[in-house]
Amino acid sequence: MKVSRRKFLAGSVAGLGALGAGSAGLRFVRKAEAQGRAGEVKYVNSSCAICTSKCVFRGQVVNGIIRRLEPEPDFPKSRGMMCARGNAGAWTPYDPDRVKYPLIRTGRRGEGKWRKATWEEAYKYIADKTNQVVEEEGGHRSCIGFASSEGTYQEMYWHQFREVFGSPNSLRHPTLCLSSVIRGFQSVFGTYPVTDLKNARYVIMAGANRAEAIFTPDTMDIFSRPKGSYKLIYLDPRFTKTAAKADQWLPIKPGTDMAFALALAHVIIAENLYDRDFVANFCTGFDELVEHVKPYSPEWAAEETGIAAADIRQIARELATTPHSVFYPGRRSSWQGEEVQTRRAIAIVNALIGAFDRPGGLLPAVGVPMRSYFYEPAWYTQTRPRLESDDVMFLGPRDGSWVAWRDRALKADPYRIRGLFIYKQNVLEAVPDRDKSMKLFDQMDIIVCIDTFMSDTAWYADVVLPESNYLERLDPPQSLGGIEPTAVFRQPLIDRLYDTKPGFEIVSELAAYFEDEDGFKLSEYFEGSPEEHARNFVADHPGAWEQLREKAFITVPKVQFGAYRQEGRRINTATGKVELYSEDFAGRGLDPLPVFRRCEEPGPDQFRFLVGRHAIHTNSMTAAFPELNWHQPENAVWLNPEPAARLGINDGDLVQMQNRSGAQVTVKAKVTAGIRPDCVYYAPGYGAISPGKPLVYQRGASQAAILESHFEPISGNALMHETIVEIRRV
Ligand SMILES: Nc1nc2c(c(=O)[nH]1)N[C@H]1C(S)=C(S)[C@@H](COP(=O)(O)OP(=O)(O)OC[C@H]3O[C@@H](n4cnc5c(=O)[nH]c(N)nc54)[C@H](O)[C@@H]3O)O[C@H]1N2
Ligand SMILES: Nc1nc2c(c(=O)[nH]1)N[C@H]1C(S)=C(S)[C@@H](COP(=O)(O)OP(=O)(O)OC[C@H]3O[C@@H](n4cnc5c(=O)[nH]c(N)nc54)[C@H](O)[C@@H]3O)O[C@H]1N2
Ligand code: SF4
Ligand SMILES: [Mo]
Repeated sequence: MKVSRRKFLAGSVAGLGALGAGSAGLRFVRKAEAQGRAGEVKYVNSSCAICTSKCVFRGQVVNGIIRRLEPEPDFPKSRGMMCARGNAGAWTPYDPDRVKYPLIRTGRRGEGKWRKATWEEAYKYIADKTNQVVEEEGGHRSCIGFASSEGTYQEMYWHQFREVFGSPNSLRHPTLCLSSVIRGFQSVFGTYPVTDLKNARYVIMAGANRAEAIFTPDTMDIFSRPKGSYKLIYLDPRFTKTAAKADQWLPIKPGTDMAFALALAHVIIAENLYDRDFVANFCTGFDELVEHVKPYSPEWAAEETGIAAADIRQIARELATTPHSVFYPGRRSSWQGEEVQTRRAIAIVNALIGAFDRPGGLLPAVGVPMRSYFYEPAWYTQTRPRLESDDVMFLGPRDGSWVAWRDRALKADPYRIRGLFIYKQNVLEAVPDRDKSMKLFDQMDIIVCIDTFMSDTAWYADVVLPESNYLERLDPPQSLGGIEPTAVFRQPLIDRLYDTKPGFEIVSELAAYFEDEDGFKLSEYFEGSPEEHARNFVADHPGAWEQLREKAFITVPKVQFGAYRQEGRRINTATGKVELYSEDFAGRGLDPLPVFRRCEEPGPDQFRFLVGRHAIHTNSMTAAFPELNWHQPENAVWLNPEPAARLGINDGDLVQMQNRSGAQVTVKAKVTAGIRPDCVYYAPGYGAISPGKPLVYQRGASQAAILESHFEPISGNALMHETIVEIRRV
């Protein structure tokens, strides 16, 4: 297909989608290359933004065009690794499906009719609508909700904007991701720890699929070790790549990991295999635990988990007697049932074996100390509490609790939400139950979405503001806690293409269109630039700014083990000790020790729907990247051969899935023994409803479309494995 450069640059997002993304991207590069100065090659270090790991790379820029991103070998977290997604990132600035300029909706929501706007027009449109609804709500700015995910290192400016605007309703990604594991481990160890997988000799991983759900340095630390130098026990209802790498794969029944952990504790205590010294000197509540775990025998747990009692007993013995063993905490813990208590049980097992502050164990995450970002707070007299403040026990004020909040917002209980401002979050795919999110969107008077691509969420917004690509931006350094603490940074490899702006510029400019209660323009609260903030962050480390410029990361000395084991040293719990029994939980009416309760089970021809990562895709972000999509153009639902035969479903058949609230998706079947007969699964990122993502538009199925709406009330974490579905061939 032939297309002129003028038409290419001027085309609408939807129109561009039909062009065939790969070829248009290539054409752009060739053209730009021809205009560049011949022979100019430079290297710029920066850090990846395609997932949460933030690996550092050396970007090769030839004639002003990014050629490739090479892994930075000195970066301690990824050490010369760049995954498929990180490599594909090199093309993202040139992707013809980028949002290239501000867009204002002209048709019905979701109809895809847009007009190209200047930034000033877009800001004014947003401000006029927002100021109007705030006035209608009696001046209460809490009627606007602010959603965001981490990753750009500019999210702090988003919080600043919300805070000076005056809304308490912030919704971040943790309650879709890891709030419950954080809360569970904090209640025992006073921290959500890092794990020293480099030195661990015996590792249990429950549903932490590190070979596909890549997280550095953990993925590097474990899988770059020679075979035989450690033993890996892996529990997952699916045969993942981590299962393939493990010494033992146990296809545990979903929602029973607590039963498994309690049975490990039972054996370790009954057989006197616990770390006496650690328990006596550093833990509280051991006597209560001894009584508590008596009924939780391996024979009992075998009934619940589907794992043989002999296996559980053997694993407990090996775990307790192999030096440097650990039960890995995991990360995404938006599963099912009582997630916080499940993670407490796993933490307790670690305490029993003394896997804390020693090689191969858990350690409080230590970051690079940096000056913080300071801004003047704004003061409002008209304030209201967050919508869901009565529904969740531990509510992070910035994190919020997406599912609980949405339920309240849908009922206008206790007050109405009229607008949603969204930064780098694909709400319509990341929050379970898309139908409910759509209902919420329908109730909104104004939806603003800041994204780099036409995500489903952007497609259903009123105004889309394009953020500059991460290879075109300077993002202030962000500290990453670990055994080798490091702070990472971003700087532009190329000039900005198109009419896009970095987050700081967007919010500080938009702020000029709003006033606080005293009549001051909100833009007066924003000072400096990301570069000035960046310099200030590292001002206490001599030479750090120069090193960031050269390497895009800085480090401080490695953590030494043993500091927390010194006499008199307290950890960050109320008692200063490792809390096997939680007085705090007891005081709140919660189980002070984890009590196993069965989750609702699927009926005879029903299945539990599971979600999980795909090695070459990030959430909903990358499935439409041409460089990655070819590998798996659409997703398919994993179904065990036994129920498949019963239901007359063959590999490749089209099937229809329906959940308990009646939501349906149609998707191809992948019949595989790599999943339990009572579960089904498909990969994230497909079945988009935005034509602005042509490679995944209506291809395969969306997870959010079939996920039911559930959350856990201690942490507010969404529960994504509570969904029960039926399947039939179409
Ligand atoms: N390639 C890639 N890597 C990523 C990401 C990505 O999108 N792509 N995202 C990053 C992010 S944001 C996160 S939070 C992490 C997530 O990393 P992980 O925490 O490892 O999470 P998932 O891959 O989402 O799910 C893990 C596994 O849990 C299994 N599972 C389901 N139910 C149960 C159960 O009841 N018990 C047990 N034991 N297992 C169960 C699922 O089958 C799935 O394989 O990955 C990070 N790394
Ligand atoms: N269905 C389902 N939902 C889930 C999960 C799941 O496994 N399945 N996992 C949960 C977990 S663990 C997490 S962490 C969350 C993640 O939830 P999200 O953070 O929403 O995940 P992403 O799909 O990575 O979407 C981020 C959005 O940011 C946009 N984006 C990318 N780069 C930039 C940038 O530089 N600037 C801006 N402004 N936008 C950018 C992308 O185009 C995309 O639309 O999802 C949670 N929800
Ligand atoms: S793991 Fe891959 S996608 Fe994630 S930051 Fe590293 S290179 Fe980028
Ligand atoms: Mo996550």
